[in-house]
Amino acid sequence: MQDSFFSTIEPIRYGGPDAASVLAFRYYDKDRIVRGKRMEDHLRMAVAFWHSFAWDGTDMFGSGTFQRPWQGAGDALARAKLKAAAAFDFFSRLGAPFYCFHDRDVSPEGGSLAETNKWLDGMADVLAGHMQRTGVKLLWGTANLFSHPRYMAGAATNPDPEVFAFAAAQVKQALEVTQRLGGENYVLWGGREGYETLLNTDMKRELDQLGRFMNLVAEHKHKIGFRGPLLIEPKPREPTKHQYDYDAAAVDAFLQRYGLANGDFRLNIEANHATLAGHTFEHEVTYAIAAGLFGSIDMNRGDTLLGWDTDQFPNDLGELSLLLARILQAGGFSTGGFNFDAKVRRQSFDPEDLFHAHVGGMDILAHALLVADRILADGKLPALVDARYAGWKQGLGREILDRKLSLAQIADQVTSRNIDPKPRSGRQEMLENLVTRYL
Ligand code: XLS
Ligand code: NI
Ligand code: NI
Repeated sequence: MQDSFFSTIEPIRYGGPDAASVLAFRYYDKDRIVRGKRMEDHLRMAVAFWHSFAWDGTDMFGSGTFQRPWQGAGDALARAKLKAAAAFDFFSRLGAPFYCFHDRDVSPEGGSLAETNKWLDGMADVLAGHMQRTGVKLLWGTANLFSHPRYMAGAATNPDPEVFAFAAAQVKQALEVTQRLGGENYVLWGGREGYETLLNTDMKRELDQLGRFMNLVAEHKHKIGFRGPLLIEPKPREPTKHQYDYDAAAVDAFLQRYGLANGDFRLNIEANHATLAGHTFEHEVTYAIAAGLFGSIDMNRGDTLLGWDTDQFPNDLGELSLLLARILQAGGFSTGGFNFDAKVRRQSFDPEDLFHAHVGGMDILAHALLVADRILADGKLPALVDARYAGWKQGLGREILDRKLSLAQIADQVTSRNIDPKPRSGRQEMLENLVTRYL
């Protein structure tokens, strides 16, 4: 019965750029070698359990619109099992190598934490069975510390230490389940770790609490020998007015302040969160790489006219090609990947729409990978950037960076050598023209 949810959809295949079917990959050819590596291994794409299998299309103004047959009858655990079967049927028909989940997406909340944990343990066995049968792997797991009313004033940053304790217990269990399922990373997104008004908020105390929480999670990671990194996912706001993990730079500073900048933590950058923070997606990824914190990506996009996290599937080839070029230049993903933290629109209510969304998302990333390969193979763009900074590689520039000169000695050189720098064009328009030639 569960296999029938998607029985009208044949497994998605690569059909080439001129494929007739609307449900075929035009660019994603998983075994194709690009720069010495299979496409599948470059992109490491994952389906997000929550948007595609747990959410029913409810928004602030209206109730659920989606046809999600697996959310039908039976008790909560029976429904969780049906949902898992449907999800894995979808993953394998789509050909996605990974998935991601929150504890509460895959297993319901029980009457006590002990019961909740027992159910999650049981559901982890169910997931393990599906993973073994289909070969689909876990990119990351996480705990939902934002939906239940107990977390309305935050989890780690809650004024009540008992809520902190409850969140700690939940993360302990979610991290252990992620490890058991071979998850390659563990994500921490602090949806309610922020404030709604400063009138009732002790910011210093809340930041210290969050620092303590992250230290505890890192200790437990070492204690159980979880090998993957912990990924903090920055977001500036929504649902809170202000979120402490505002953007990549804020998290970088937080990690340093609380003694966490030791390799345990990296970043999970989300496209729509970057734009909410007033940055471009490319900016956030570039910062993460520069800070040595690049971990994984939540792939989606916002809408220029709607000011919230609309989580739409990606479709901008130009933006993604430059992004892929940056990621390739930095050596690519290690444990991370592209997780489609994206949802179909409320009007895209039937299960087939889930395929259109993911096929398009996977294909645009594959297409962008090919363009990125052309950008790097041609080499003009990186060469121009390199040439722009050439002065820092020898002579004066080198000596400044190598700490050979004091401020006074630098000033002396300017007068004694009669230094008089001449402006050089930034060539922005030329570079923009160059980029369009690769598309
Ligand atoms: C919400 C976040 C969330 C995290 C996982 O905006 O993107 O989905 O990725 O908790
Ligand atoms: Ni996300
Ligand atoms: Ni988001």
